[in-house]
Amino acid sequence: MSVIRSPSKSIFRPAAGIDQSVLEAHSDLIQDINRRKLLKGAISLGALTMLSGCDVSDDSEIRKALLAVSRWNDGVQEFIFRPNHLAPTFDASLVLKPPRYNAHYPIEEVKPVDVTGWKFELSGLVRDKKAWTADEIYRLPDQDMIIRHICVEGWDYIGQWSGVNLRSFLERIGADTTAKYLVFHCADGYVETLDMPSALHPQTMLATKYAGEIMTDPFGFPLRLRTSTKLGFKNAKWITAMEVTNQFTQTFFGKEGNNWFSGI
Ligand SMILES: Nc1nc2c(c(=O)[nH]1)N[C@H]1C(S)=C(S)[C@@H](COP(=O)(O)O)O[C@H]1N2
Ligand SMILES: [Mo]
Repeated sequence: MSVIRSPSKSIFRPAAGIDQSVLEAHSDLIQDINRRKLLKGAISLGALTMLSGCDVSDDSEIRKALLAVSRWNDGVQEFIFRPNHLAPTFDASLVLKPPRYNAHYPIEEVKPVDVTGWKFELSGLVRDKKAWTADEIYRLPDQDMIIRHICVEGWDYIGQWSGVNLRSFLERIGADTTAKYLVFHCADGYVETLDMPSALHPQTMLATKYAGEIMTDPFGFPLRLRTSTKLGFKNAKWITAMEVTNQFTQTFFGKEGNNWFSGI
């Protein structure tokens, strides 16, 4: 395996089996990341893959991941490697209204969830499996956070989310917080999972509001996950059910070749 040119200047070194040409092809972004000192010390392409969920065999995926990192703010590296620390939060004046939509299909194809008859179902390692109506969820204490959303496609925005803190909800329903995973099932058939430490992070919530108002249909009404520490695709929208389990479950984007952890 060849070594990337001018290694003393670059914080990037290829993981085993990755050709340096892959990184050289994106030297503009890498230089930008270096210049802005977004990542301190050396990081391998393998680590970048782990952090951003990109598929290193796919060149456009690498570009997306590098773009994502280059657009992130300066506190990123400290946060990446110290997951119990809080993610940066922002001033309300920076909140994008309305938020930027994404899913694996266009916004015109969103099928709004009819909240009449909608229930949030619970299963698995949970003491109280009673299903929740939207009104019951609205009555729970709200947490509010203004955080950056970052998508592997290489764009991001600052959003203001409110809802119930996930850790406090898990405690309320008697979930086994020593279990490994939460699995979220969504009205559009999407399935996403979350590792328990990320679920217990103080900035992880079941969101119901955006910018102080009940969120609109494209953004996950009536209930979505909102993490501060995970890439966009981990943030399941239009949630209908949550399972607490030790069993690993395949996810939509996992099947597409993204890394499961996908923490930034
Ligand atoms: N149910 C469901 N949730 C989803 C998706 C999806 O296709 N279906 N897409 C994910 C992706 S890739 C992103 S970037 C975010 C976008 O959230 P936003 O529309 O609020 O920005 O939702 C995530 N949650
Ligand atoms: Mo995304």
